[in-house]
Order: sequence, then C-alpha cells, then structure tokens
Amino acid sequence: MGKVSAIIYIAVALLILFLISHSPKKHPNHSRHRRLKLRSSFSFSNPTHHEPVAFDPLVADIERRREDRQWEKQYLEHTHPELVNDHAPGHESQPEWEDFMNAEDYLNDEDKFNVTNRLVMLFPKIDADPADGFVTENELTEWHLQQAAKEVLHRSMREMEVHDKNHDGFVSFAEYEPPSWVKNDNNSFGYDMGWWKEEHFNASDANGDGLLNITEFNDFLHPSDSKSPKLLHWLCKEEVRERDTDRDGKVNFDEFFHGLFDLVRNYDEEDHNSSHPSHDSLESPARHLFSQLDKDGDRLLSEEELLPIIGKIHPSERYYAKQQADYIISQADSDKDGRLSLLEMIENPYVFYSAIFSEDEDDDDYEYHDEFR
Ligand SMILES: *[C@@H]1O[C@H](CO)[C@@H](O)[C@H](O)[C@H]1NC(C)=O
Ligand SMILES: *[C@@H]1O[C@H](CO)[C@@H](O)[C@H](O)[C@H]1NC(C)=O
Ligand SMILES: *[C@@H]1O[C@H](CO)[C@@H](O)[C@H](O)[C@H]1NC(C)=O
Ligand SMILES: *[C@@H]1O[C@H](CO)[C@@H](O)[C@H](O)[C@H]1NC(C)=O
Ligand SMILES: *[C@@H]1O[C@H](CO)[C@@H](O)[C@H](O)[C@H]1NC(C)=O
Ligand SMILES: [Ca+2]
Ligand SMILES: [Ca+2]
Repeated sequence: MGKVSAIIYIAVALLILFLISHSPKKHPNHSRHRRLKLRSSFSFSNPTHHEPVAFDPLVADIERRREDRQWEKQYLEHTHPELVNDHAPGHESQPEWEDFMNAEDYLNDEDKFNVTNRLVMLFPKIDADPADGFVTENELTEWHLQQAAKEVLHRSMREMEVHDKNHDGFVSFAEYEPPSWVKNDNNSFGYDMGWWKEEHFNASDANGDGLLNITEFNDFLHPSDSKSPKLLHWLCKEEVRERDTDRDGKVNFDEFFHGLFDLVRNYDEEDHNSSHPSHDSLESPARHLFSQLDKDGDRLLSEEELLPIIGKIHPSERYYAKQQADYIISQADSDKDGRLSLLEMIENPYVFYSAIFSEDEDDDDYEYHDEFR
C-alpha cells in the first residue's frame, strides 16, 4: 500500500517535471518562466554549511516547516537507526512529494503568490532606517540579518528540545551532548580544543546560573553571532589557543601571518582575485594590521587584542547578510545610485528570490537564453 502510493507519487512528479520542462515557452519575458523551488538546507553531515537566508519571510516559513520535518526524520535515523532501517531495507525514504509539490505550486501560482505584491508589501518593512523611499545596502543587510537571526534561533530551539532532557526550558552541562558529527570525527572542527566543552558552556551562561536558557543556548551554538562579551572573549581565547604554536599564550607575528591574516584578508576583500598575490606583497599589509591590533606594542597579540577581528575570523550572520545585500543591489540597482527604489525592486523581482532557485533552474535559464540566440 505504502509502496504503491509512493510509486504513484513519483510517477506523477516525473510527469509534472516532464510537462514543465517541455511546455512551450509562451512569454518572451524570461522571468515569467523561472520556477521558484523550495530548498531544504539542513544536513547532519555538514551542519556548518551556510545557505543564503530566504528574503521573503513567507518563503522562509514554508522552508522552515519542511526542514523541521526533514530534521525530525534525519534525527530519528541518527538516534534510532534500527527503527528506520527495519521498515525499508536499502530503500531511502521518499520525500513527501505531495506537500512538497503543493507548497511549490503555491509559490509559483501568480494568483496566490504575486511576487510584485509581495515586494510592495515588504518594501516599507525594509526601508526603515530612514524610511525615505529607498532601500540602502545597510537596510537590506539589516533585513537579511533579521531573517537569518529568526532562522538560527528556530534551529536552536529545535536543538534545545533534544538536549533539554528534563524539559525545564534550560540546558545544563550534564544534559548537553556534543553533536554527533563532532563526537564521531576526532579531526572535526574544534573537537580537540575547547568547543562544546565546559568552558565554552560556562562562557555562554551569561548570568552564571549554571543553566542555559534559549538565548544563552543560541549563543552557545553560534558564538560569533553573539553580542555577549564573555562569549566573544572565550572565542578569542580559543583562537589564541589554536594559533599559539610556541605556547607563550599570545599570538606573535608569524602565528598571525600564517593563518589569521588570510582569514581577515578574505573577509575584507569583496572579490577574490584568482591570481594570488605573492607572499612578499602581503607581508607589509599584514605587519600594518598587526601593529594596529597590538595596542600595548609588545609585538604579541593577546586575547583582548584579537577582539576587533574576531568577527572576521569567524564570519557571522552579518557577513553573509551583507554579501547577500551586495549581490541583490548589484543585480537590481538599475540607475546605479547604490540603493533600490520600489520600482527597481519590482522590475527585478526574481533577484530577491534567487536564493530559492536551484542550480538546475540556472541551467534552464541558460537553455532559455540559448533558444533566442
Ligand atoms: C500581481 O499584482 C499586480 C499588482 O496588483 C498586478 O498588476 C499583476 O497583474 C498581478 N499578477 C498576476 C499574475 O496576477
Ligand atoms: C579520538 O582520538 C583519541 C586519541 O587518538 C582516542 O583515544 C579516542 O577514542 C578517539 N575518539 C573517537 C570518538 O574516535
Ligand atoms: C563552569 O562553571 C561551574 C559553576 O557554574 C564551575 O563549577 C565549573 O568549574 C566551571 N568549569 C569550567 C571549565 O570553568
Ligand atoms: C536568558 O538569560 C539571559 C541572562 O540572564 C537573559 O538576558 C535573557 O533575557 C534570557 N532569555 C530568555 C528568553 O528568557
Ligand atoms: C585584482 O585584479 C585586478 C585586475 O587584474 C587588479 O587591478 C587588482 O589590483 C587585484 N587586486 C588584488 C587585491 O590583487
Ligand atoms: Ca531607506
Ligand atoms: Ca544562564
């Protein structure tokens, strides 16, 4: 019974995909043909992978609900493989085609999800500082950052349910278990250092009551997005511990140059040149930055002295939000005044929804252009 219906769903889905890909392209305006696809970005094997956040809260909400279901399933597979494997030997469980197609059909039905109307509705929310009829890079960054923060908090709440074993709304260190991808892989990021250990936990516990509430737990999972001085200080301390090859408790120029400086430079450079500048040409900017950071002039960087660049060493959501804002403005700012009017946004609607195009869709797009050459 279950298998039969699964086969029918797949057949229907394939038929729909076939019809979509072979339907005649009626409108010359190519944006009309772009199909918005829902993403499902969560992955146990690579939870640190960063996907752009959805621009539209409504899309984010649909994606979030789908992702929750996928997460639950993967969580079960991880924690109780016996339950999952018994049912379908050698057969990956199928995505829920029905809901999946429904939600996507909704987004692609212009009577229901009218992208122009969405942008008109969202514009005043984004154009907030100041509300002057233009959306600046800063406003767009803040917007994306808000969306990302919601997303991150939502995932933390989901995580918290798993760790908060006695369901009192707090996670104690005894309750907390490091993520399986950390435990299973000795070489994974941070395992041999202080990450996910008691010191990290304590640094996240802002009020020092030995328990993490959701705010503190969210900070614990995402220290680089935290505003907590205690946690940022811990992050700097970890950084020194990792870089300090001669074990003097501070970062000297060599330790800085071979490692940290590249991270800061990559962060600052918007476009990465394919030609790598030579080692020599980098040493002088590196020395310059080092001496700027070295406030007490002892030719060593202390934990405190790393604070100004810690956000560049561990890119925060703000970094990704700005990247996304820059990309959108570069694509939609038709009159090149560096900011977006509502008209510019309406005329380039799909730039805002580009985060939910799949790679396949880009390919279709190229095909489309090819047809008209
Ligand atoms: C979307 O809404 C705009 C403005 O209300 C309208 O002009 C346009 O025709 C609508 N598009 C569709 C496909 O309904
Ligand atoms: C990690 O490596 C240490 C020492 O090499 C070993 O004792 C420990 O069992 C390993 N842990 C895991 C989870 O593989
Ligand atoms: C963390 O804080 C607790 C008190 O809440 C303390 O007992 C424990 O020693 C601290 N652990 C570390 C590693 O600092
Ligand atoms: C969690 O605790 C911190 C520190 O006491 C507090 O600032 C924050 O508001 C609390 N968060 C919630 C959701 O109660
Ligand atoms: C990047 O490439 C451009 C053009 O080749 C060049 O003018 C520029 O100096 C390069 N920037 C860096 C940081 O190497
Ligand atoms: Ca504005
Ligand atoms: Ca606390």
